[in-house]
Amino acid sequence: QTRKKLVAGNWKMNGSFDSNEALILGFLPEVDDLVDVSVFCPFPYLAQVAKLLQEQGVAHGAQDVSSKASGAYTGEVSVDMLKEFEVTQVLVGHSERRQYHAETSVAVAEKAVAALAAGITPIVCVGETLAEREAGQVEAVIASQLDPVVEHCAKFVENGAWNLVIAYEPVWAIGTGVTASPDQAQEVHAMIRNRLQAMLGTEVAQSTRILYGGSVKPGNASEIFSKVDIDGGLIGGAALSSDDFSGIIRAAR
Ligand code: G2H
Repeated sequence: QTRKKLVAGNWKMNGSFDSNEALILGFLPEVDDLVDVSVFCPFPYLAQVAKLLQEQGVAHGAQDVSSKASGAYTGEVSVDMLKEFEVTQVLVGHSERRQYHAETSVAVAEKAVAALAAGITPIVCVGETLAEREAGQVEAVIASQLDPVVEHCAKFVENGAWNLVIAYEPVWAIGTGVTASPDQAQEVHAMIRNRLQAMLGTEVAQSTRILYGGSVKPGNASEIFSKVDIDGGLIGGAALSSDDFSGIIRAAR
């Protein structure tokens, strides 16, 4: 099974009309059919980004979505609203959402369900903190984050609509400049794939892309992406520079 690499840029709460345009125009020449590329911008820029990326072979999406369809949920954005901006992918359960907005793994699973039901690919983020790693709890933490997603979303395997990406982002490596070593990352990616296999079977496990996220840079991307269970990256800081993002796309070829 060969899984096409995906390089996904998570802009977090950064950007402006001017800087978004310069960034996108800066990395577009690097995009080709060999690597999938997507960007996740703040909600107010979805229209601008959709327009800039029209027919450019780059997917775009939001950094969060509501699990609810509509109603009295002040501040929330639904999957149907995202679809009006040609969104095809959405981040769910990023550690910053879990940490600062108290998102539980069940809430994350419900968002993934809403996305899949709307035909949008959820990129489900999981990862342990440093304290959890030092306490030897990596597998237990990843399982507690992954299992509710798998359980809620298993029905999409049955109807052929499983189209989900997982991003492993060790919290201690996010924006800190500390990267998990390629072997450390591979170990967790293999564990995630084994768990998918046990719960959903070989075909799903082998076809599901698992991205690594956490201080990926042009200089460390090739080695990380060379690992057998690492299918690309979710890039934060380095996705804000078109040179760095271009270098990471090149490293994924
Ligand atoms: C992890 C990652 C992108 P950074 O959050 O989601 O950010 O590459 O800045 O560590």
